[in-house]
Amino acid sequence: MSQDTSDTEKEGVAGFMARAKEQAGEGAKEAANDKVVRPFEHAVSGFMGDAVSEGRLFSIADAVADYQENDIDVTDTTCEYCAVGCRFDVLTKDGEFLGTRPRPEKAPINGISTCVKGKFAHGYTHSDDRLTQPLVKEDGEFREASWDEALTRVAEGLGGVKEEYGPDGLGFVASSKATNEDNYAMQRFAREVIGTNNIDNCNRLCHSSTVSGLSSTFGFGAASVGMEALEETDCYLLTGSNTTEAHPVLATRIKQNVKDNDADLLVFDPRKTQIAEYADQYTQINAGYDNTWLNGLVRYILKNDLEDREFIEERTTGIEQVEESVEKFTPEFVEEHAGVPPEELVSAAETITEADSCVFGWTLGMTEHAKGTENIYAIANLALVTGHIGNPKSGVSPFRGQNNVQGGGGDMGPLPNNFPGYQPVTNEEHREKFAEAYGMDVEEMPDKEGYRLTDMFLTDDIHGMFIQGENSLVSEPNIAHARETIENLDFFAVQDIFLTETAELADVVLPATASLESNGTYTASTRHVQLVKRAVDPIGNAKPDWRITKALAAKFGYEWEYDHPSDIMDEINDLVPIYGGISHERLEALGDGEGLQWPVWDMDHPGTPYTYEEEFQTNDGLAHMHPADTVDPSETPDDDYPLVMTSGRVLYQYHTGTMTFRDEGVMSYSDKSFVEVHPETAEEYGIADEEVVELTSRHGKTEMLVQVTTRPNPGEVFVPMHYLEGGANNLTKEDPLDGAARTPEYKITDVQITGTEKEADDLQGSVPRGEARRPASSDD
Ligand SMILES: Nc1nc2c(c(=O)[nH]1)N[C@H]1C(S)=C(S)[C@@H](COP(=O)(O)OP(=O)(O)OC[C@H]3O[C@@H](n4cnc5c(=O)[nH]c(N)nc54)[C@H](O)[C@@H]3O)O[C@H]1N2
Ligand SMILES: Nc1nc2c(c(=O)[nH]1)N[C@H]1C(S)=C(S)[C@@H](COP(=O)(O)OP(=O)(O)OC[C@H]3O[C@@H](n4cnc5c(=O)[nH]c(N)nc54)[C@H](O)[C@@H]3O)O[C@H]1N2
Ligand code: SF4
Ligand SMILES: [Mo]
Repeated sequence: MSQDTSDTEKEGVAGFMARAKEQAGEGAKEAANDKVVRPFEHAVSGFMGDAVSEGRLFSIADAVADYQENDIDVTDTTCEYCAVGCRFDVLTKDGEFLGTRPRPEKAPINGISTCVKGKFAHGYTHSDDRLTQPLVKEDGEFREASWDEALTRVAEGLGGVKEEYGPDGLGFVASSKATNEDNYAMQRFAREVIGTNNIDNCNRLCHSSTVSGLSSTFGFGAASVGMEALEETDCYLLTGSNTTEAHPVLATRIKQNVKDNDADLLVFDPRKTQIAEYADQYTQINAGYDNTWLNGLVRYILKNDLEDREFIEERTTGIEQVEESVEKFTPEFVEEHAGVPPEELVSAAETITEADSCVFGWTLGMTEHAKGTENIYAIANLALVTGHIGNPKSGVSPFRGQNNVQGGGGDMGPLPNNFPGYQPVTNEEHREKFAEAYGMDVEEMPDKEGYRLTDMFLTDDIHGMFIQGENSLVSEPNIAHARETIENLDFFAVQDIFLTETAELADVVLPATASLESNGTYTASTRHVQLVKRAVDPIGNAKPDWRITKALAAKFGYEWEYDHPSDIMDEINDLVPIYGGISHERLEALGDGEGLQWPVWDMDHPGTPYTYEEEFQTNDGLAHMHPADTVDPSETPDDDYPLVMTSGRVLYQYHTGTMTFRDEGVMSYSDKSFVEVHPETAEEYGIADEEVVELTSRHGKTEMLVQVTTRPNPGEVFVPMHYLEGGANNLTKEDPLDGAARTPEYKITDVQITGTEKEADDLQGSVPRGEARRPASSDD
């Protein structure tokens, strides 16, 4: 990274790192020499936007490849961080992880690129404090236990709750970090072995508004286009997506198309994120008013006859209701509420309608709201009135989050309302199909929709929980509430690769294998189903998630006949039409750079790079537009809580940090939470850069460092979600949720900010990780 710490440089990610490094002093300078950190810095400055980033990454890749000339094992696998779905070779020597290198033939999405996480951030796999043995709690302390003892304890714990409260007294949380096969096994366990539909996953905290909005408009709750559109479209409307930090490889593609082909890039975001610097038009919106400016665009387009009338008439229903509902969203109304100047509304409408093709891309800025589904209706309506959907270069492209949230979080059915393949649990035919496959009577197959994840934390009906790979204590809204809910459970088990803050509350902890130790498949944001392969042996006694679930089912007397994840995929392709043509053998045999994107209806079907060419996946083949006219978010600022806090991510941390907090280099830059405050706001509140402040919301309070920057709107502040201490979820609320999707309103929390007498060193920070958290070993 450049050492330039000029003011402009200080506004971006690199700026934050430079400042954090200054703050961290000598320790950080030493860490900067660390071999992990140097390339990290290169890559980060690459993401700052110069077009050489890919070349630079490639030369780093070559360096890794040259590291050892002999006896290097090479295994191609899929990245375990985000849903872009990059593939690369993992290089190992004598079981030791050396590095990764993208190989275009095996990487249909990323070709030669990966980002800094795909390239370097796998060291956690061999971290000293990986869970290596099951743990059971006795007198409030963990001790190591054999698999048999731990699984018996889990079976007794779950069985006891089931006996007392019935199957619906239990809640299951599956992991979008784990494979499709792992997730399929978890939903089968909940339904067949326990008899409940109370199963869900982190998609509820993330893009479930996208899924509900898109599926009721178009049929599929997924992106309609893939990488080709992202590389070749004539126009992008990006909103609520910090693309360069959260989906770096996609951001590189978009920037390339803007630079090489002069594609138009429109960015609407309350924060001036780095992708905004590449935009032809960046509009700084007020957080929480997305359907307002989107409705305003639709209204302007309709009023000025800019719409694609033929498309609307031939392929959609609902235009009359939409026309009526957008009436109040005049340019003046949009400016007043969403903060969009009328001329910017007009220029965006003109750019989108004049373009031959357009991709509508978004992420959590649109979804994590109490009216997230309405926001999606509004952007879907915009795609429909402009006719920019159903062709190779135009469509909707939500950038999904976790590596396998598309597959493991949705397609595989760890969902309270759907069997695998989005087949509703309330449909008799589907219940019969799955009951028959699992050797059950149809009456035994639960027929009532289960609790959504967020509702599991709100209801008094859940008395026992099993969480596979989610650190809920940090990631659920309102940490104090999440803690209380978990502490009130009669039985609680966690299956993870680390003893997380959440796992520390469990009665039993089961050690799972990490991505590099696992076999199976992940499904990317673009619906590509891709192989995950074991590159290193599992650590200690850790087991693959599906194997643990199989062994737990056996404790209840259910013998599943799976010997390998490919057996599970064979069951999936039998029962899930959109995966009908997917098997491990077929994925292995794919040719040069070839991928398989669902729907893949049978073994001869080539897959579907873009959907809806002829018709939408609805009962009548038409897209169904829905009005979306709620204006205000669920809370609005007042004298006590005058500022709006949004929350989200930074490039060099991943979620609750279980994987990235173990990187000394990263932590020397950013072990503490911070709040981004606009200079005007800082002046108004009398707070200065690097001070410690207290943030208070209607739901909680916490302390953190100040970063004064022009990134946020004045009147709005940004806090990362990554930290337990000082993190955003000490302030967010668990209620209200989005009506249809039940997603929390993570992006809107009103806060008050006050100075404190504390110094940075008084803040606890989110370290240590490592030996300190590892329980004493025992001999059994
Ligand atoms: N480095 C890194 N990458 C990640 C992750 C990570 O933890 N770290 N997590 C992965 C996961 S699971 C996900 S879901 C994705 C998330 O990816 P993103 O959604 O891109 O990430 P966020 O930082 O949560 O939020 C994105 C943007 O929403 C904006 N925003 C806030 N409020 C509003 C609003 O009201 N309206 C609009 N339009 N925008 C708003 C913020 O300014 C921010 O720029 O990232 C994935 N990639
Ligand atoms: N305030 C605020 N809160 C948010 C968000 C926000 O924007 N703002 N974003 C939300 C979003 S989009 C998301 S996706 C969630 C993410 O929230 P979480 O899903 O809780 O976040 P992670 O830290 O990714 O947790 C994944 C867990 O899986 C474990 N793990 C990794 N690999 C495996 C595996 O193979 N098997 C098993 N069993 N475990 C594994 C990791 O150690 C980790 O404990 O956070 C949500 N919370
Ligand atoms: S963009 Fe996402 S999938 Fe690709 S290497 Fe980075 S973290 Fe992994
Ligand atoms: Mo997510």
